[in-house]
Amino acid sequence: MSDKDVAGHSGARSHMDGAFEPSPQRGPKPPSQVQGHFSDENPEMVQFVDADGNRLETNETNAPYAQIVEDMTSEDARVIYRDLVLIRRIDAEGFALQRQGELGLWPSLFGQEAAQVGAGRALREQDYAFPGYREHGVAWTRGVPPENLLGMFRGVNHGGWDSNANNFHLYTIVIGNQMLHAVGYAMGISLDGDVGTGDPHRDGAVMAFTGDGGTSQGDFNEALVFAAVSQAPCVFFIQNNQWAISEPNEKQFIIPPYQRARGFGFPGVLVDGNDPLATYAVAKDALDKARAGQGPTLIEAYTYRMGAHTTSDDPTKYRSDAEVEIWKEKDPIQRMRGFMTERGHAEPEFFDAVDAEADEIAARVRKACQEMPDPELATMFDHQYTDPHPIVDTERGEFVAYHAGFAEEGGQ
Ligand SMILES: Cc1ncc(C[n+]2csc(CCOP(=O)(O)OP(=O)(O)O)c2C)c(N)n1
Ligand SMILES: [Mg+2]
Repeated sequence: MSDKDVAGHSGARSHMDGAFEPSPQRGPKPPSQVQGHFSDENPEMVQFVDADGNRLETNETNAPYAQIVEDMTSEDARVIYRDLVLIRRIDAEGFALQRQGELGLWPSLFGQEAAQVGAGRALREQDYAFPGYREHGVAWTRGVPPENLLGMFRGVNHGGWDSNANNFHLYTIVIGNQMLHAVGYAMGISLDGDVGTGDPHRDGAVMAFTGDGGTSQGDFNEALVFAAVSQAPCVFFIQNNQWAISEPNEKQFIIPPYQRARGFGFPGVLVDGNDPLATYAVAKDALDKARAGQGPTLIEAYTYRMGAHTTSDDPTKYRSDAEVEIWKEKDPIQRMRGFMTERGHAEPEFFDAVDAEADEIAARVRKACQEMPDPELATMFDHQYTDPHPIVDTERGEFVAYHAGFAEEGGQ
């Protein structure tokens, strides 16, 4: 496949330019490539609204996606705004519940709402999402009840939901592992003939989510090779929140993820991950191409993790408050609200009603979480295999007998 083929296949030629040019300096950090990336001034980044919600001019970079944004209705904008506000509120409850001892852990999505909601709303019902552990916003758009997420982090279930109920796979804590699952599933869709038929209810695609840190994993790179050679209908959605726990981007890669896609043989697109219109448009474009049989795309959503890595982390040990302050100005909810107000997509009453709904949902999920009963401990042996397994049966028996011994001693 020539460079030309790859660029033509993307339909978004401008993002590929220069990706194969040799680094001007050999060494650990070619400044010309890295510096442009670690800034939202990068001209290769797709954006539609600025930090105040003003619609940006159409330019060479966003032009391939402009029609998708123009086609969005007031109702589409309201759906996205409501998602952003409600999932931020649910996320805040998750954090508070962990601090109150109701959850074992909570990985916050704070700051990444636009990346997740834009990607999630671009998925069709028959598409399948493979998340990491922070994709609460994608889960929400797929219809996974937030109570199920809380149950998982409370440790009262082993996964939290039926993947096939919403085509939303279980959370994967092993970094990058879900990339392989996603590509395998996408190859399956192709083998079933559910790609490129032209039937909008039949053609399917997969979206695989990981973070900037995930791009260093072997599983991630293996998955991209497989996706490329099989032209799998898979969109890799990288949320570059600039940190892998305490590791900043500059310790993770020299060539940013969106430029690396080209080396695997398919297009990569950089999008402003705090701009919900841009994330939606870029994700929709890539998914449409995947469903049509045009193969994979990698999307790098440039965003920022506003909170700690998880509730077990203290980011003040490794990053400055000044950096966090800069990103507060790029808040996705303010940006969407500004855009909607300017365009007349909603009146103040709409925004008030969403805030009231957020209060109701927060109270609902908090109560549900506090009232979740502890499961029978032996249920951890269920669902290990589809059919009964003698080793698991033996282990279950030993476990039950062991605990029964405490009861005999007067314990629990
Ligand atoms: C295979 C593997 N190695 C290490 C870890 C420990 N670990 C948990 S989260 C994380 C960082 C992931 O960073 P990133 O992919 O950027 O995702 P983010 O947490 O920023 O959303 C690491 C190294 C793990 N869970 N799995
Ligand atoms: Mg990260």
